[in-house]
Amino acid sequence: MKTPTYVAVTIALTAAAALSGCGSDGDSGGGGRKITFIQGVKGDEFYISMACGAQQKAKELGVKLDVTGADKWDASLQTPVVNAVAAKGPDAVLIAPTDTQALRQPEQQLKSRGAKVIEVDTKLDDGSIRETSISSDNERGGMLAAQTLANLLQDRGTVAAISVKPGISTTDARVKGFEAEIKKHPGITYLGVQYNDDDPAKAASIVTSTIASHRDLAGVFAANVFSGEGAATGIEQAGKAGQVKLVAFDATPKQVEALRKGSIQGLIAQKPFDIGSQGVEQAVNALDKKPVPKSISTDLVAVTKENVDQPDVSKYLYKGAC
Ligand code: T6T
Repeated sequence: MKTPTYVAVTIALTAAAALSGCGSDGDSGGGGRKITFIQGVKGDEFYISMACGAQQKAKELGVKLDVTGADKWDASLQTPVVNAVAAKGPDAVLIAPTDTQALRQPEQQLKSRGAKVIEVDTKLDDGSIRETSISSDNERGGMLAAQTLANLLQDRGTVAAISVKPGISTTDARVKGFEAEIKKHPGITYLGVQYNDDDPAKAASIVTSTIASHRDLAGVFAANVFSGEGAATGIEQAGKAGQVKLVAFDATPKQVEALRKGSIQGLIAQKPFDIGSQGVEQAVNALDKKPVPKSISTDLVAVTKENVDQPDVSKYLYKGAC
């Protein structure tokens, strides 16, 4: 199956970079500024890869970068982290808000203390605080996942979706894109989405109980890392590896291992390194009062067992360290 990529997005990105004229004029513009990156959650290779991109760009631009985050995907845990960062008074902040509403006030606090706010990956509903939002085209990614799953099932069978929790801009958009596309496949019955609170063990038990209650279950869409890792475990535990097809967002070492083993059939890889790098670049542009595009959309790559070792695919697999 040919590897679909999104050329359009790359062109857009290049135009934006040219527009912003970032870092191209030889003056690093960083001048020892302090930027803090607040991840959605610590210990997630997606954000670790994003921090690597941010780190590399920070070095290039002479910026001091701190990386922090909460231990679990939870707005009530992320809020005190944001408040602690605000108290330190950084020049700019890259943040992946864990809820579209609940992080509004903490982000407003960052801005009122003079920090430029760059939203990376996820975003708030309220766009008045951020300088820009940099993320994958998640709705389109959800549609790509539905097309991939429908192909794998020759357009027949029962499928289910699994995600983190409602109120996350990225995973909600993926499920929305998946549902819009799967509706176009009349031979496929869709059971709806279930939530696992970003806990792989919960994801595994949701999938094993769905398999037990729906003997005809043929496919699962998992909207992020821990949904995917858990769903793969659940399918293996039910002894259905390879029979129940699984398409998951993201591409961590564990997800790639499951792809090689055959309990995952397709991965939708994002480009977290690019998001992190662009995040620092746009933060410095905002501090330099240079134009910053209102939003930047980064590319996606569909990964299969056949193409996972191809250089133009493997370079996007997530890392556990820089
Ligand atoms: O899928 C990514 C990220 O894009 C999403 O916002 C939350 O989950 C991940 O971090 C993966 O765990």
